[in-house]
Amino acid sequence: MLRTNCASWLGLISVVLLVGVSTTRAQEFRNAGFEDSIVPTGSFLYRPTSAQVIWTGTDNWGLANGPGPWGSGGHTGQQHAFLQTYNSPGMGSSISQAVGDFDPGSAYVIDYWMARRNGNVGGNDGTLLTVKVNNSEVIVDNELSAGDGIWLPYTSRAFRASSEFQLFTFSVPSSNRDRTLLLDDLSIRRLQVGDANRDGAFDSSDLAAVFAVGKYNLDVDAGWSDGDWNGDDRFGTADLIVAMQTGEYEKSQATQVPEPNSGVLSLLGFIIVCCRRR
Ligand SMILES: [Ca+2]
Ligand SMILES: [Ca+2]
Ligand SMILES: [Ca+2]
Repeated sequence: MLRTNCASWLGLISVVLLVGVSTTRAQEFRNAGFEDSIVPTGSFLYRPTSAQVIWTGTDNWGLANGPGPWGSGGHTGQQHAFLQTYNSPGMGSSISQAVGDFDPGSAYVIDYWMARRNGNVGGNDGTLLTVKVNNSEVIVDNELSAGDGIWLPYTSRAFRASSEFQLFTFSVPSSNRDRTLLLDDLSIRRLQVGDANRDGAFDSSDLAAVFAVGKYNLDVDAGWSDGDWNGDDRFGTADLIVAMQTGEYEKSQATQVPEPNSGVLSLLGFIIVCCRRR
């Protein structure tokens, strides 16, 4: 009896440990808020080199602290990063960091806060951010730094992790004028299957979005926002089934009035019945 109880407890503890390991697995930038490596208040530093910086970059990247020529402080905290190009034709500016603990095949986005340098520097009309994964896949494509000294939130396109480690590069293009954008609070977010619009939930707005794109059951390339949630580059019934099997759609319908058209509702009914039979 004692042995049986011990085995039960050991089994339970193993499950708890496994769940604990899986829920603590996180993909995070280090020094995501650029607060490590202290810069004097009101000042800035090109190419900071201390071990805490973590980020590596080209000549014209740096950290700034508090009110000064680079802005009025970070989105959170005092410090932020800046990417500048100045009279350097053919040479943009960039920072990079490799991040571990990804689940290969799973989909993610990057959330980030971006501003542009306020004041009168360089005509103050901002510059463009590009973000690449592993030096190839573009997940932010020339996004304008629209906030004039004001921090605004942005989200990248979805990408699938190809391995446990992914390399991220944030860059601005070359310019013959002084162009700068500011970055702060970079984070990585794993996407819920079905969350086509990347807002953190799978609900009727995602289905409306993918059916509006119009690639359902067509032999054409489809990405995450087109409805390909199982990674085969097509949007078909298999994608709807894997999304419905998470149970998140039914949860969202308990608190929402569904809005998709009758054709979509009929299809969903069919899929939900299929899922329950499996
Ligand atoms: Ca900060
Ligand atoms: Ca969504
Ligand atoms: Ca698919």
